[in-house]
Amino acid sequence: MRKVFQRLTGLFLACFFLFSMGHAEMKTDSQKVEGIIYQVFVRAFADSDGDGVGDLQGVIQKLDYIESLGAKAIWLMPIHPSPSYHGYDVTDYRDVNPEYGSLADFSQLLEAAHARGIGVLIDIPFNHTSVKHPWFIASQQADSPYRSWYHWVEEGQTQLDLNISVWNQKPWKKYGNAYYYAIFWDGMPDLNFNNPAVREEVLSIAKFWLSLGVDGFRLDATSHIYGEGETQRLQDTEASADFWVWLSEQIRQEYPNAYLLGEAWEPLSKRAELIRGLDSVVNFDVGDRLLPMLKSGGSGAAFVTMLEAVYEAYEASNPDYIDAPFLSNHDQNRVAASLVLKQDKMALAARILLTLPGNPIIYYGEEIGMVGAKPDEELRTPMLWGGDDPLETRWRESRYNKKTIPVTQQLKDNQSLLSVYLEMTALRNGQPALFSGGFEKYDSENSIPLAFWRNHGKEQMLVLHNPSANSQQIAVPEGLHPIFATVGAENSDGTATLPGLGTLILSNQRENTP
Ligand SMILES: [Ca+2]
Repeated sequence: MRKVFQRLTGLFLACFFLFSMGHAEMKTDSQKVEGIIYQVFVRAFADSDGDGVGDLQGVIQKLDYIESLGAKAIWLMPIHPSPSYHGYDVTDYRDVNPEYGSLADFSQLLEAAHARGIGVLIDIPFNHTSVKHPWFIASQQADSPYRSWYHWVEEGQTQLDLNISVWNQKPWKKYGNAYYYAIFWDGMPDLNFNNPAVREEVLSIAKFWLSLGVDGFRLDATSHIYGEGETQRLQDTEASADFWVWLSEQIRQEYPNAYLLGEAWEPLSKRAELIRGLDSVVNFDVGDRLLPMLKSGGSGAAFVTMLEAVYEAYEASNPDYIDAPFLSNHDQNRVAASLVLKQDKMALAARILLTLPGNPIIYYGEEIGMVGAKPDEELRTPMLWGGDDPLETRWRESRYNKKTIPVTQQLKDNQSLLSVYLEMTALRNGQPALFSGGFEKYDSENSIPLAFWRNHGKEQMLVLHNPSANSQQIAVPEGLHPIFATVGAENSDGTATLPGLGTLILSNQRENTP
């Protein structure tokens, strides 16, 4: 299988590693985001002015922490003005939510992050606006030029089925004698991308933020640009993918390294279609398959085979794709909840995530085992800094995190989950094979462990994880030496022994740092 990330930048990175004593490379403005992405919900993260609500200055003050986690980029969940707490319903795409700060604060954050070699991605929900966006308010008048910016149909004047049901709800919402289309919620009407004015405006907004210096976007709901129920055609995903191809081509004429990370909570076939016009599509399969396996057992080999199928499908669609694996995100129960707070399993989940190819995403708080289960607000509760840190937010009281150990205390404990994350992110960033090497399944008679190669140049690195509670043995080629081992994991006479939930990483190179 081809080296997943060998691109022109590979040579530059390799040279950099040679002279950097194994330290992670710094992202520069001329590079595309590559590496660990740290996902931040600004409202919950860090509060600089004591009003209890997280803000951009708070994020700036926590950049040292984010840098210590080895992040090469932060993904800020929506920062635009919005009537909701989450911000996915935007009322002004060219400004910052005043609760979070100003455009000047944002520029300061960009500068401070870039000085650390950390890129900044902002979350932009283009599929829909808020019902309170001035465009939508104007569009409520049938003769408004903004009418065609949304999907309005007059009662009795359409062949579309306005009673169509998607996800057990009706996306066509009645307003007066007309209906508008809103797939997610009646507060978030979908924009009409058949209208060239909408496309041009979206492009203009993207360029506005890129001109300020953002490194790319996390794009919400990429599969819904032409969604089911909206057009009631069969080729919706293809049409949505065509839109992203158009947008990325337009953006890249001016900003060739803008990184586009799409969200598509969809099966592989649809994600593979959408990645045509995007660098990455968040890989829901990783958490969806990994967490149940860690909870109740399963075949690591099957998991690795699944990953190969994902990479193959992506590559056929976009040879330059970058995978974006993650364990859980702001729309899902947190990892710690899924694994019922079993720290050894949470640690293994982290080690697996951080040895996979691509740009792994860490959702804030995951690294300290924050707990959260639906409703959504409980997945987005205040980051626990502890130690009377005045930056801790109070936007909501968490129902589940009464006993979660905060950052300050976990930093003092080398057995903490945070210590596992710090160790693994440093390992990943210091090892070219883990950072940007290829990926190939390692075939073994024992199908319980996850076993795969991460090869880079002359280095052949064999990564072994045991998702079961029982010790596993696996035959390995000769000439490999351990570069990382959890307690009790070892390689002896061509047989690797992995204690329950253990990890062993072997390499054909004795010295990984020149
Ligand atoms: Ca604040």
